[in-house]
Amino acid sequence: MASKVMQNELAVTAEKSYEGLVPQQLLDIYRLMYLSRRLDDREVLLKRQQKIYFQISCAGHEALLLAAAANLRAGYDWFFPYYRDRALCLALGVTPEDMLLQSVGAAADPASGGRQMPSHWGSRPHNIFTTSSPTGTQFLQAVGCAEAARYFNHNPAADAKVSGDYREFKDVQHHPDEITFVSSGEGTTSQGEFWESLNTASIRKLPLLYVIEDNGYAISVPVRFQTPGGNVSRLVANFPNFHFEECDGTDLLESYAAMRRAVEYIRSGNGPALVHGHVIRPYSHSLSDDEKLYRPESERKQDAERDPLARLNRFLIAEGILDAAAVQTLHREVDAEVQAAADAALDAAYPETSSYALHVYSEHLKPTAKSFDSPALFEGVDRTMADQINKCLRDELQRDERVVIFGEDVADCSEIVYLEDKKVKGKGGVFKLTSGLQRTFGPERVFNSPLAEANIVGRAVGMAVRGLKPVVEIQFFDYIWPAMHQLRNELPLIRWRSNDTFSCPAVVRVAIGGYLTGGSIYHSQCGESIFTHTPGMHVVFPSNALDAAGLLRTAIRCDDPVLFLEHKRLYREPFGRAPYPGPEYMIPFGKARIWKEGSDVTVVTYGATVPRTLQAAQRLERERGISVEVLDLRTLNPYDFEAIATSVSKTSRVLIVHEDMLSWGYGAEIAARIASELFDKLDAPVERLAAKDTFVAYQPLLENVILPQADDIFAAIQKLSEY
Ligand SMILES: Cc1ncc(C[n+]2csc(CCOP(=O)(O)OP(=O)(O)O)c2C)c(N)n1
Repeated sequence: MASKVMQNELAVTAEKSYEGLVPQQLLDIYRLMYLSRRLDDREVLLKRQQKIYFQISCAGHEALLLAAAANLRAGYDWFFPYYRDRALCLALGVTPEDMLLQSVGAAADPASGGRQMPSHWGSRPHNIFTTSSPTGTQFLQAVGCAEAARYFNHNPAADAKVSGDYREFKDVQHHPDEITFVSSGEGTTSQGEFWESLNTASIRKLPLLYVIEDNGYAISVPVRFQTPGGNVSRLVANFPNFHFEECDGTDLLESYAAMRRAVEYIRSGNGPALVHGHVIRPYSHSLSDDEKLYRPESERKQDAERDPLARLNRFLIAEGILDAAAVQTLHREVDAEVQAAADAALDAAYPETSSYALHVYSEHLKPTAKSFDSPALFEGVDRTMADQINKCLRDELQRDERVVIFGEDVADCSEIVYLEDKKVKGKGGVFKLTSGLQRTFGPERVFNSPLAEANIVGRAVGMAVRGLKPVVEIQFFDYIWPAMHQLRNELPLIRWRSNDTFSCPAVVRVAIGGYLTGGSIYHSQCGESIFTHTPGMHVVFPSNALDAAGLLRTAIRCDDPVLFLEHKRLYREPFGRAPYPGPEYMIPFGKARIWKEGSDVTVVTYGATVPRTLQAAQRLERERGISVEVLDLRTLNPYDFEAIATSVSKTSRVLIVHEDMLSWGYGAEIAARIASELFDKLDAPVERLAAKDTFVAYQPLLENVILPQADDIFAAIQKLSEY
């Protein structure tokens, strides 16, 4: 797809040119620059008229962005912009009407269907990824995007559409010399994810173009209070494999030349580049901010003298490319275009109010569907949960070339020659769950990440968006928190916030839980309810080897993000071992398993409290004649309320047991729903048993009392049965 600025290789070279730009290109750029500014002005007006609800401008950044656009290819390269990048998006082909449709929150807003604020770009045809508001989350996603393109270029057969799994819904396109563009303001370079992304871009020599738009302020904080020494270029200068440029981003030609050198470096396969452009911010941070509160008039005047629009206007007139009459005509044409776009946007229909519920998850491929219910064809001897997960990963890597596995220590050995020369056996995960996978499938498909959890999840987002199936590992649930931004604000939201334009079906495997005798605070945590409280992501928590294999396969083949929680204590437990159920065995999500039928009390549980509940239930039956029905939810989002309702209707008594803390825990929601919907079936209050509201201690005596044990479950069921 052609960008709105003619590419310089198409230009007629005989003409006088400026850094390689011919007059027509300069005119195209001036038009886009003026259009971008006038759209901002129109939004400011519409906001003052209360016809839109937010405004944030591109003003002052236009020259740098149009210089980038003139060197990049729309619909070919990929773009992870931020909210100031209106001029870039216009140059790539997003229309003024598209932009204003978002401003009014129209149903026809192509970026988000009225779900996101203005300037939250997103366009599938132009390869502009759905933009979010958190500063800096785009960097690692852009890294993953660049990695995915490289992967598909190395493995072209992997891009084939295959029906029956998530691949049916991904149109994968990739180009050998494509570039991934990512941008932010200078304040955002304080975010850790920026540095995590530089790390991987540098190590992997990725084809990434960073554009740092330095307008000197992050809302009210000047750059010298934000960045040591006041200049990010000096801080990043020692990253290997990078090409660096620093330029006056209000000077179109200087910016264009800097971008051209950067893009040449990247397209030639040398690695990433970072262009740091000094720009201005004449319209305050947003319309909710008044910079007069923290910037004196003198400073603002100095900035105004560097306004890129006025500078280019003066330059074009001085060079005789435009005269006063031509400027007037051009302005009149653009103003009419903006007026027409505003009229159309103001006339556009709003979204149906019921539409809020759409696109939280895939509507095309539901992991609850019958197609994910396939029978076990058992082979061999009983295997542990750890074994089954390893075997399932191996079979899925074999079946689907798009599956890639990475995380901390998941590879057999980063130094491949040690493996090849048989000098080492290889590690394959701290729990050995990925053992032997790199050896079989190679380092492009199974590899170690840096020790940085946001790096793992952020890259997985970028890869999954491009059509890969990243199955990543977080080594301990206790250390999932650095990835929280990606897990809460990005991964599960991609489909919803882009109104089903993009999707991100990555699988995040996490070793979770206690009962370890000495696991202590930082190797025993649960916390699943934090993630079940986030729409857009399925949460799975198997209690046994067979379920782990069947549910993991469903997770990998479905088209939604999945958090797959693996209990460390269950990895090698004698409980629940089973022969391998074969390479096609799948269990649909949202189907509870009844481990034991009973008539007096229902226990709803999952994970490591399943074997403990079964132990208690068997003893109660033996010693007290109490008949307990044990329900294992298997998946926590979605969960099988129907199975709960059927069981509670039979027993009239229900206890919910989980390993995580009691208060605001997973059981609270289930209890509330039972109380609300099954009130007339109950003969006793809904009860819960869970960990104490504290952390898990190291001393085993303390751990025992903190976590729910079989004896506690025994006592709780007995008490409930006597109510
Ligand atoms: C993670 C996060 N923290 C805080 C904010 C609120 N916020 C929005 S923009 C912004 C300043 C960004 O400054 P900079 O990166 O310099 O970009 P600029 O707006 O100046 O172009 C802040 C603090 C946010 N959106 N995300």
